[in-house]
Amino acid sequence: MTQDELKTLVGQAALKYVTPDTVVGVGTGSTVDKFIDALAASGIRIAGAVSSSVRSTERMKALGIAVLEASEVEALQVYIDGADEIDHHGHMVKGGGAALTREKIVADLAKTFVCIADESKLVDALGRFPLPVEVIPMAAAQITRRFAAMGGTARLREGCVTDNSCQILDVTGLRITDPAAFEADVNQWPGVVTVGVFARNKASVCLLGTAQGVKTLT
Ligand code: ABF
Repeated sequence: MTQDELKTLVGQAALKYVTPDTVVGVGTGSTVDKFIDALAASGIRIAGAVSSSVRSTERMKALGIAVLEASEVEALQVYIDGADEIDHHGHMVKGGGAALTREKIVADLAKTFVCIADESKLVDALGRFPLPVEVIPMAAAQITRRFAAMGGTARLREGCVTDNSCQILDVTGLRITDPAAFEADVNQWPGVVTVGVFARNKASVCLLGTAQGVKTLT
């Protein structure tokens, strides 16, 4: 099966975590696009969706799914999102789609975080994918120096302005052996808006698309 077919498989599989007449948290990326399309076609009636990006908002509105502001809800049953990497504990690297800040905000509202991914995203240790970090532009140079001091190479993502009018640094050369500690450390660097490690709020469930079908990792 192609990667696109695997994404379709897990996008469809995520429907079983959607409770009718509730508000659903929706992530960002091509795998989430498959979930959005499956949700729209499923006929499941939901009260609406809280979106993590302009990209997902536009797709859902075009398909007739009502989009609510995060401030309009107090909690969500479920948040469905993709990842760039996920390890065997549910820790993730996210942000390839530049939506990591709003993804963390919406994920924080949810009782259950369902990660949908094709098998290429499963890794033993995070860090092979260039780590996205959303930063305030004036702090980019100093944050780059901080990553260099730990052996990382931070590159500005050219032409990228996030939905929050910030910049993204993509950091290579890191081996993130303790994701929770790394996330807590980098998060408090001045000028860091969001680091693309999701460990404090990791995936509750991962639906992994494989040639043998969908594997449910918890
Ligand atoms: C989003 O999903 C991003 O955090 C992550 O980069 C992306 C993965 O994209 P795709 O599903 O297109 O591989 O949540």
